[in-house]
Amino acid sequence: MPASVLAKGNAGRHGGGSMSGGKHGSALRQRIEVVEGDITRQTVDAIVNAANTALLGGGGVDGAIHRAAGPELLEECRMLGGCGTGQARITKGYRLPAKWIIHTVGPVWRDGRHGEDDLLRSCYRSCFALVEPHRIRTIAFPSISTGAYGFPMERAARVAVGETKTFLERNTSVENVRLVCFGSTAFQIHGEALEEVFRP
Ligand code: AR6
Repeated sequence: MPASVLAKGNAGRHGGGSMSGGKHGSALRQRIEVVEGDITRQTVDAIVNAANTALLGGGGVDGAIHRAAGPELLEECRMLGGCGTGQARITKGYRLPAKWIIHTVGPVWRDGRHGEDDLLRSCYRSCFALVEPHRIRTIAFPSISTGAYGFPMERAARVAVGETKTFLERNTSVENVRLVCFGSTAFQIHGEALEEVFRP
């Protein structure tokens, strides 16, 4: 795995990375980054929150984002009136380094036969749909649904990388999509998914 694509640390490193294959594919891959760190510390235009349908905060990454952004975030979220599974809503980032927070609601894992993959794909697509209208050029995602909602991480990581690749194939304005992994196991799993999706 090229070290420049898989970076450890809160900030992550940009660019670099080489891959065999076409020039276009190589450039595209350099816009996807897997880092290990805390999403609340990412200096990007937007971070994504793995929220619930109420959008009123919770545990896991949702709790961490609300704590770091401050109480104004909850005030804005109260006005949104919730969010359906697979959809996304955007708020300001308040005290975060990120200007925007995109809140999405991942599926609760049951057995994989209840539309979980499609709903997770829909989360990534709904988030990406908000990128262009808000002129977002750098965006960081947590591993949606893989904590309290129990989605198997290997499978979720393939969805995350696959949807990111599909989006970047048609978008030219986004410079960096950062998949932020909480811990070394998550980092390794996402690195492997990146290799697999881009394998020539
Ligand atoms: N930075 C990056 N990733 C994190 C962080 C962090 N600070 N903290 C946790 N993770 P979860 P879900 C990882 O449970 O499964 C909430 O209560 C974590 O290790 O946060 O979508 C909501 O309100 C895991 O891999 O979200 C909902 O009720 C991933 O983020 C529910 O949990 C997602 O774990 C949503 O469950």
